[in-house]
Amino acid sequence: MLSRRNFLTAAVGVAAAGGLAACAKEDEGSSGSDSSSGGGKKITLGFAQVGSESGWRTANTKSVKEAAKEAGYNLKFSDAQQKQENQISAIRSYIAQKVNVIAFSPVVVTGWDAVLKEAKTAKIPVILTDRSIETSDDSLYVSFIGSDFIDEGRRAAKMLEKVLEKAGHKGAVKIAQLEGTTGAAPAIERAKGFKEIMDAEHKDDWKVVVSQTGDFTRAGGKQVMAAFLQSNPDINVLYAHNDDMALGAIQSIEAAGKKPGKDILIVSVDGVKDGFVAMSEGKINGIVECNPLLGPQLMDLVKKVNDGETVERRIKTKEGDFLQEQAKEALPTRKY
Ligand code: GYE
Repeated sequence: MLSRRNFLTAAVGVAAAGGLAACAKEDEGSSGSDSSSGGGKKITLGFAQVGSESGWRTANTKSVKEAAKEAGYNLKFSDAQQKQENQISAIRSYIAQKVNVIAFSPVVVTGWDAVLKEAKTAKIPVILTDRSIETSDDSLYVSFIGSDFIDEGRRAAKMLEKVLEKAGHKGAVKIAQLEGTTGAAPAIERAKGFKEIMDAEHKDDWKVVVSQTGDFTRAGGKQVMAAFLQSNPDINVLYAHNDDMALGAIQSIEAAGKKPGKDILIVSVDGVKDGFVAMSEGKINGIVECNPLLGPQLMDLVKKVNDGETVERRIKTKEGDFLQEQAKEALPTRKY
């Protein structure tokens, strides 16, 4: 704890000071090359994005870019195409470029200590956005802003209870689970939260009969669901860790001559527009919202960190749950 505090204070102080020099060198766009003139220097933020795997991610990227522009920061942005090694190189290059603050959405939970130690040595504070990491060294990042994925998993199970009831479902509940990217926080935790409720309250009637990753993509969801339907034609529920995989799966369900939302009840997570469209058409039964519009909150946090203020260690985003009857109503105002 103590050491984290010390690092925080030291890191943001030095980063702010170092940033003045760094900006003059890095920021081709800003006028005046004198690093000594002081005041009004742009904050340079290095953001290492996961990829562009889903509608959620597209909305998240847009939100980050727009908010950085709005805040007047110099944003260095990279897309890792869902590969950890690409994200690590992006972070290394931000360290080399002496950015003021690094933010990133870690593709998987483990394997970050080495590169984050390099950032710490360079006294560049790191903010995690959207996804968390596993580390024994708390001093490696200053704050984590994003959703509570375990809670999303629990909410998905609670939502399935309502969906089954509404459908008048009787008998065994045979669940297919489309998992997110293997090793990613939202995949691990959405499965965990769901299982927690299932084991506690539905041990006798619910069973996850197949579970595999669809890598958070539509293509992945489509392909894996087609295989599920072959191996387990009696599946009657799909729990997808995101809307895109559910949307891909819907194509395979229809191709197999079944009705999504009726023969196979579907609950997913995210709440992107296409998910809402499918829900308004009766093809998805319920969606647990996960808010991707983190940009404005992130930029506030970046400013505070850069100014040396103490920030909250964990910032959770607010979200809701939606069933079919709310889909049509909510659709026109969906922002992503
Ligand atoms: O649910 C999924 C995306 O990390 C919360 O990543 C994010 C997840 C989101 O690919 O669609």
